[in-house]
Amino acid sequence: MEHKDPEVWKHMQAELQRQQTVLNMIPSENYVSNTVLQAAGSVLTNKYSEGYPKKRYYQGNSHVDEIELLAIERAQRLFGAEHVNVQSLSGSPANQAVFHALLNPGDKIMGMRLDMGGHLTHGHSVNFSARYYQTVQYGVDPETELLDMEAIRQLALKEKPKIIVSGATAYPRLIDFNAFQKIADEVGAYTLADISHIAGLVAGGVHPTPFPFTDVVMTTTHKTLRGPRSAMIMCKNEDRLANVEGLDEKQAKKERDMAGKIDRAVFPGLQGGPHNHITAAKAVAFGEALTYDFRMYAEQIVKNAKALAESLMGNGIKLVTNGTDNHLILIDLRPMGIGLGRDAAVALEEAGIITNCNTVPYDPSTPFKPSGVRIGTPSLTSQGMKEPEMRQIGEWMAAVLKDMGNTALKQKIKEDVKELCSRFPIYQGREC
Ligand code: DSN
Repeated sequence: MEHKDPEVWKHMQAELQRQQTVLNMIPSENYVSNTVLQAAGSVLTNKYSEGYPKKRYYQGNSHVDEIELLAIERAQRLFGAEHVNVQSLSGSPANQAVFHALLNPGDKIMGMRLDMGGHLTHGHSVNFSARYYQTVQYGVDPETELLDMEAIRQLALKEKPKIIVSGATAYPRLIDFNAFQKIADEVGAYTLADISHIAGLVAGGVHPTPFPFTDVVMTTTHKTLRGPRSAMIMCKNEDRLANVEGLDEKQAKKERDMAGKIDRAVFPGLQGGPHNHITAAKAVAFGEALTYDFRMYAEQIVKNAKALAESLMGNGIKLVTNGTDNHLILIDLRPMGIGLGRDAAVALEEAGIITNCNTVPYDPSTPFKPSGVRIGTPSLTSQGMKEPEMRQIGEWMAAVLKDMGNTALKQKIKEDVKELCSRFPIYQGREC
């Protein structure tokens, strides 16, 4: 590639070098294994496979069928899921497919507010989920910054949504999926658990699982799960809310078939050919996640996040909910000034620490100039870093946040970061 397409190659090499020399603390990113990379960059990208294993619209799919079946079977074992669709291309289209499968336009979705830690597709006004459906949004308690399940229950009783979405992109505590299910049972709603951020923690047994009771569980595959950039949808075989009144036996069977509804929503409802190279990479990642080593990895992600949170708080930095139970930490910069998140993320990048600015609950500023910084430990843990490194990183971060304009300090920390990364190398002949 260096000779055939030097322009693209040059940027790819530079990106590799960037990843090798900075601390990647964006909680939704990770470093995949060389095996996952190999599958993702394979000849499987050449094949069209519309349909599902053994029921394709194109010939020549016998090997692709086996790969897709392996991915499905491994995901079923990993999560205890009844049915799995591994063809979804990414998180947002996967949530779109779930709504397409179970709702009619105009039905009501209830999900977590984006500015309190939810996701665009959980019913935010600028997203398709609010354009084609009615939405009602819940947040966190203003005092504790935690999900208040009784307040969510009262909202659900009042609003009677058709589906209740749980899951978050910026919530540092455990999510009680069981409590969401009980509320949904009370109001006759479906449940969708979007476990994109925490799938690796669920698989590793360090976060409560939404299985087997949740109707549909969606996850991206590239965050804590450490697979390729993609998604999958897991669901029960049977639709417990199916309305079969007046239907003949064949129609009633179809109406009760939740797995079939999800599959038909993905293809042909929303997508054409699946990305077979990514399906293979997912199969590899799920195989890795089934190992003892991965359980240890998931445990270490949480230990690292807790050690980092302690270090930051010990150095005078305020955190949303005063800590973390998962892979993610939300730094609250309001005590230092409103709307400082973007400046802080830029200053940290100048010190070799990659984060993203984020709203904090009840942020007095705007989403473009928010008052928080979101960080996490999945990538650092993939590199093999542990609690001592987290304590050091917490000290560096606190120093930068307290003196954002200090160029000499940021330069010095950037050099220290490079040295630390050289002791935990990635993609240099060693698996993450
Ligand atoms: N963009 C993802 C995240 O960073 O959390 C959510 O889709």
